[in-house]
Amino acid sequence: ATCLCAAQAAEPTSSLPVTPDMIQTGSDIPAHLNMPAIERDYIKRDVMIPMRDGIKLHTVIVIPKDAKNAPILLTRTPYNASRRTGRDSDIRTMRELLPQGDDVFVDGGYIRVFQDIRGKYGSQGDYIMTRPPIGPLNPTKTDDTTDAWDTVDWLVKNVPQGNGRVGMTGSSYEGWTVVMALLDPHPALKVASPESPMADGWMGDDWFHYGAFRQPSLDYFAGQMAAAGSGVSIDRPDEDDYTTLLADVSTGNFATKAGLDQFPWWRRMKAHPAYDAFWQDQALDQLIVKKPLKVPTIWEQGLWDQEDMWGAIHSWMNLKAHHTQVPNILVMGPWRHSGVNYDGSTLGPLRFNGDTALWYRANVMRPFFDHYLKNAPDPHLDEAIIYNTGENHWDHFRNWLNDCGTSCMQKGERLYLQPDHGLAFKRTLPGTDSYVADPAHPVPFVERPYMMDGDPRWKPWLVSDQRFAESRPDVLTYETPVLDAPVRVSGVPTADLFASTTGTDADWVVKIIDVQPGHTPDNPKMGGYELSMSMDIFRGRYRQNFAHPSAIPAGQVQEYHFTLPAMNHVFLKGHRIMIQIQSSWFPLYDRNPQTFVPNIFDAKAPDYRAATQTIHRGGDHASAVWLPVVTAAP
Ligand code: PG9
Repeated sequence: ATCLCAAQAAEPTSSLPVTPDMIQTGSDIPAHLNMPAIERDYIKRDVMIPMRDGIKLHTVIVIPKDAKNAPILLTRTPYNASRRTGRDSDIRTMRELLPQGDDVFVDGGYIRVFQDIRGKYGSQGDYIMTRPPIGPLNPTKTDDTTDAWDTVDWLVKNVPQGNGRVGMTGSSYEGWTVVMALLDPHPALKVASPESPMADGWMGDDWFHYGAFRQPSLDYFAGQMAAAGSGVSIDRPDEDDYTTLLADVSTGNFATKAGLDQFPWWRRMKAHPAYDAFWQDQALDQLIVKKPLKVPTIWEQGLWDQEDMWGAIHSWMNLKAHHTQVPNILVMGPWRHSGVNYDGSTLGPLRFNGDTALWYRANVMRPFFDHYLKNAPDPHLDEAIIYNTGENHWDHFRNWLNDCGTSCMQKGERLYLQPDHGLAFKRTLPGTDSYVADPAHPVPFVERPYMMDGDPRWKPWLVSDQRFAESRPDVLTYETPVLDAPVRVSGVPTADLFASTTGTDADWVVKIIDVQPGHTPDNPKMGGYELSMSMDIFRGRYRQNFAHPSAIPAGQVQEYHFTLPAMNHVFLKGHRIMIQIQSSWFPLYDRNPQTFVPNIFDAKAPDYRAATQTIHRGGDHASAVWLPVVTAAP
């Protein structure tokens, strides 16, 4: 019998000799370890910077190893300064360490600083969502303006490799922190670029668009406010948010079930569905003009920015209207939200002329910052630099929106809805088209199923093909004939709808679409593609007053007049222009019950009723989209 006793030496399996170096005894962990030091081309400092009220903010300073007399580029973030300065695990170079969009500044020898805002991640203090500036909504002595001021002051006194000058940049919430710094800037803050800054959460940035609530905000709240560090996700019973949110009836009910009523911010927001003082007194695109702008600024925004479409362009326009004395520049690239900091060669199925984002960072942003921070030559930027999404190149405007020089007068033309779903630049005889909008079957914003928390289609959704919507009976579609000459459009279009409803409240979604030719052999995916160029939603109860909603008188024609996102586009010969109109965009936007109730967040199941929507054409009620048509390229 075979003996299995432990003490007995195992018979060698191989017949080959065992040499002494093969024998394994002792510990495989060395008693003394001295690994070679990793050569890094940067020094990282983790500091706590004191604010005027004693609260300390966690700040990571990344300094090129040989830096002397270098400018500082500062970003204040709610998204974890340590993570923002640690892109990869085994990092030797500053270029690999920092976010992709910092590439040109690393190449330029900048010192890079990221700071956790008050109450988030490593910083002390209380967190308040986009904390309003000191004033009626913030009775304390600190805000993100003072925190930025105190931070810049500390940095210029405590970073010996610095040259005493600071620039600020950041996208979205980080862009909001830049705008807050601009309200009362430290004298050492010499240049700034708010990128897609959230400026007005009610009019057209993250939370609402013209009063219609953006439901992905709820996931953001759970992720942002459940903890000072990373938050939590909202659990759902279904893979499709269309199903989940429909079953929960109102947004308020969904939020209550998800536990969001514990968040003070959500309770405040829910209590202020209209554009009252709560929103107006923190609208940064309005506050930015209360004092003269002191810091040369590039406002940047994507042309297909799915999150913050409002802030940059409206801040820029308001400053322009106030004849600001320092450079006030607008850049709009063919980008999704924050796309400026990544590879800008493509978006969804679209291919651009090279990496448009890198082109901007290297040829516009960095020279502008170098000028104010390093005495480099003035790049003399034009006041607006906007990608032409029809001809695939950048356009430079000396005076955008008013006129673009004698060679490209903006004439603007009304594109009127026509009988038989036509579209033309001429007024037609009176007529109507109707559809039934049923809140029980809202129009999806992208094809189902869709999960708001993490669906990869979110980032490029604004360029998704609109053919799926065209085929629905509750979406009205109007189209020009095939264009026999290009139509050049540059500016801010306006929807001007004349509509009646059998309900007492209604939403109106208007989309301007470039219909591609049926066959596009160079990029077959684009054959017949209905590419949205500009679209938005308007909540009908606010047609007369954003602060004071009113019921829509059932059956009476009302005018709905609202601007749509800016375009710089050429509808090419062989394409068609299309307008789509619908009354829901779910689950991106909450459903309008179509019965006027004081607060839609609290609407009850019987309030949600199907209504017949009638769009009027021609005569005195000539529904149209005003297109900023220009006669020539700038
Ligand atoms: N769009 C996001 C956001 C900005 C401001 C407030 C809340 C959310 C973001 O990307 O940061």
